[in-house]
Amino acid sequence: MLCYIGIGSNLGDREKYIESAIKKLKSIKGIEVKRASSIYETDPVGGPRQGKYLNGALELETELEPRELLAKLQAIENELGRKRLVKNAARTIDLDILLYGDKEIDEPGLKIPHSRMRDREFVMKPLKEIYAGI
Ligand code: PH2
Ligand code: MG
Ligand code: MG
Repeated sequence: MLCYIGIGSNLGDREKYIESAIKKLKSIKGIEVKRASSIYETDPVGGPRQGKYLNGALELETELEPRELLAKLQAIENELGRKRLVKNAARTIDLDILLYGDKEIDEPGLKIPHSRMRDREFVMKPLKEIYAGI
C-alpha cells in the first residue's frame, strides 16, 4: 500500500531527530521509503508556547496494516525520546499517518486521513511536493 507520513520535530537537535527517524523507518521490514519532501521550518500551531518546528512528509510503500504501521511509528517516537505529557506539546519527533491508500479509518487512536491535515499548511506544503495521487 502506498501511504504518506507527516514528520515533525521542535525539540533538541531537530535535523538529527528527523534524519534518525527516516533511517529507522528504512530499516523496518515491510516498509520502503520511496520519496521524501523538503524539510520546512514552520511556526507552531496550537498547544502551549513552544519553538519552531521542522516539518516534512514521506511516501512509503508498506505491507503493514494501518495498526501495525502505527505501532512501528510510535515505537520510533518512543526510541527517539518522545514524551507524552501535554497534548500538542513540544516533541523530539512526531510521525503521523496522513494517508493510507484511499482507506478511511475512524477509530479511537487512529484516524485516516489524518484529522485537520487539509487545514494545516505545515502538512500540506511538504505533502503536495511528493503526493502522487489524484
Ligand atoms: N504538530 C502539532 C501541533 N502543531 N505545528 C507545526 N508547525 N508543526 C507540527 O508538526 C505541529 C504543530 C501536533 O502534532
Ligand atoms: Mg502525532
Ligand atoms: Mg502531529
